[in-house]
Amino acid sequence: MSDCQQSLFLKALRREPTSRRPIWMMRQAGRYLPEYRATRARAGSFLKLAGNPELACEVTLQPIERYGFDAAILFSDILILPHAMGLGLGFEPGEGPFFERPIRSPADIAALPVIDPNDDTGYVMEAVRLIRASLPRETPLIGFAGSPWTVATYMIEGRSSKDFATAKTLLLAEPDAAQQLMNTLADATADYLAAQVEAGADALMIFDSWGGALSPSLYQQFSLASQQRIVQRLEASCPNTPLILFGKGCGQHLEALADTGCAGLGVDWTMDMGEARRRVGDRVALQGNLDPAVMLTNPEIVRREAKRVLESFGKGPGHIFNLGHGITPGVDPEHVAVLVETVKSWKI
Ligand code: 1CP
Repeated sequence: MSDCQQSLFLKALRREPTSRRPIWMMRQAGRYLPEYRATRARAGSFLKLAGNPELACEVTLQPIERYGFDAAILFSDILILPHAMGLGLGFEPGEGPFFERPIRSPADIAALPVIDPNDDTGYVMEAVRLIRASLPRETPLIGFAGSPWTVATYMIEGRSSKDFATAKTLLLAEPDAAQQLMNTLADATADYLAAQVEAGADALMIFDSWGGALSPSLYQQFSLASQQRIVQRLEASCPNTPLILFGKGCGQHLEALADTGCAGLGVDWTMDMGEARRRVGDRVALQGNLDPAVMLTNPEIVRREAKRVLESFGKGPGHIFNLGHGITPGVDPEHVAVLVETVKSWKI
């Protein structure tokens, strides 16, 4: 069992006072790190890396060892769940993910199997167990999944998309089938996350990377409602494990997201942290929100912009420092060291 309830990260998520602000980074184990690229080369591909618990454990620990981040995040991907449902995940070099068997019709949605997370994604649970056993006891481990809408965009489009034309057409023209897909994914996601907790995850996060692409009404009907369904199911299955909801481009929905009953909200860089805090009050902790582009500049600008985020949140508990989205591959690892130093030395 881990012993990290008094960690800065979990205390901040409970909005308890901390000696300094905790920090971790979305995509902290990734291509900007030479040691990640070396392990990935040994694995042969991203999928082989994510499918190998020992190597997934190794890359999860790399940024913790290099920078002393205040939380680790499981090395996996939001597309592993639909992969386990039989869609056939692949990666084209330089082109990103694709599915061999995307969803084409309401019949495909009705035929999606119910998966057993310990069986069909057993290698993920094994990675969680290994990481938990290898991490310093005081460092919390975050388990994660994609939101039903964000995962559905890949299942329907078959790959990354810019306009989500096919996925939005399903929501608008086949709302019953779309609803069924959201419910199936929400239930599968809640079971998948609960299994990660059982395997040793100390906190959970849901990535709604494409929530901001929806009109407010489609957002509420499909993305928000399906995340609400997951929160409710997790309240029953893992009542003591805090959940963070991250929605990119979802600043206008912050109050509604806070009302779901989650513990924390991830905020992207397009919203001022202080304003986000004023809007949600003390209902939830906030995580974010340095623009990832800042990390490409130089140490002086990294320090200046990090301080802007710290000051914008202001005094008082409940802030977990992070980027507003994942770190990009071209970042100089030295800039990350500067960021961590700046946040760790900031007087609360
Ligand atoms: O090594 C490589 O070439 C693969 C790049 C990569 C990595 C490092 C992919 C493929 N996935 C991951 C790991 C990953 N993905 C993690 C764990 C690592 C960490 O955070 O330290 C997490 C949390 C994710 C989540 C994820 N995958 C999201 C949501 C977060 C976000 O960035 O918005 C999304 C949308 C994906 C899909 C995906 N997987 C990989 C890529 C390149 C993408 C994005 C494709 C697209 O832009 O549409």
